[in-house]
Amino acid sequence: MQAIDDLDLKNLAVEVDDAGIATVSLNRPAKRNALDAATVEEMVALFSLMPRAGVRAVILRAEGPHFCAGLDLVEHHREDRSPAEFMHICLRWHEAFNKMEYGGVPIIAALKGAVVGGGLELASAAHVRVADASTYFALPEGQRGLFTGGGATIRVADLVGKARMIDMMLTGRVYQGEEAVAVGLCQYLVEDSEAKARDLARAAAENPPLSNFAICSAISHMQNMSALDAAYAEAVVAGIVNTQPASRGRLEAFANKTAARVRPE
Ligand code: 1HE
Repeated sequence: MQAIDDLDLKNLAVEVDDAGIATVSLNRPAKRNALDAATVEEMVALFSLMPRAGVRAVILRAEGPHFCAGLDLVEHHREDRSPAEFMHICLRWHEAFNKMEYGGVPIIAALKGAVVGGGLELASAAHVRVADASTYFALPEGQRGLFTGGGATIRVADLVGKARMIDMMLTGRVYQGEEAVAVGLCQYLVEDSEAKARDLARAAAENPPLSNFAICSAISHMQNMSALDAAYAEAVVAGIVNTQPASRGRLEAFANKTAARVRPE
């Protein structure tokens, strides 16, 4: 199997620590981490490999003050793409973001600055979003004479609802701070989003990988199913996960009263 170290990455940087936590950095700060076609190909390669590389959790962060400025508008302008060409570009975005959402490895996004357009589409493919005071969210596609092409109609609409997404796209509305948490664009608002994302990744990495696989793939798949099929799939997944050898010791610890109880902080 190809190793992560063997990937030829220029616009992404990856480090995996001894606990199996991968830090993936968007690494084009001079261009505000705008997603050009090459970066998306790097994402496809990396996130295709991640679930088979023993990675237990991912922190997705960015170099520079902005998380991601979305589609590389300069490249898009320069390439003067045909409809078919841009459709294929979008399909590669979907390939990359689907690998993230359905890959089974928890991805925690550490956000800051602009999380806009395709940058929000990228963030919404992560499983948990952590923002700081500098973070702001927008879908400026309407103002640019564009439309979303990286899954926002599915994932952003899922996070904030159809009406809010339409408002964001029509009017350029920007969300930040507590309001962004309240509408569902992020789950945490903290002083240091990277430190918090690291804590969350460490906590998630303590779970058995098979449990995390189910949490970070089955729930998304089940959202695409009828309730009847989702209930069936849930039972099948639970049949496998809830009888895994890795859970035996944890169940025994609960039974003999040595396991931590669930308490509010
Ligand atoms: C870029 C991009 C980009 C910056 N493509 N090059 N996304 C947007 O509409 C957001 C566009 N970007 C911005 O609004 C601003 O750049 C930011 C708020 C993110 C940052 O502002 P600032 O003042 O820090 O930077 P800047 O001076 O605007 O840009 C610095 C450099 O980054 C500059 O390059 P330089 O070579 O002239 O130094 C910019 O050209 C470059 N840059 N953003 C390309 N987006 C699958 S469909 C998805 C559809 C969308 O994503 S639409 C939303 C696009």
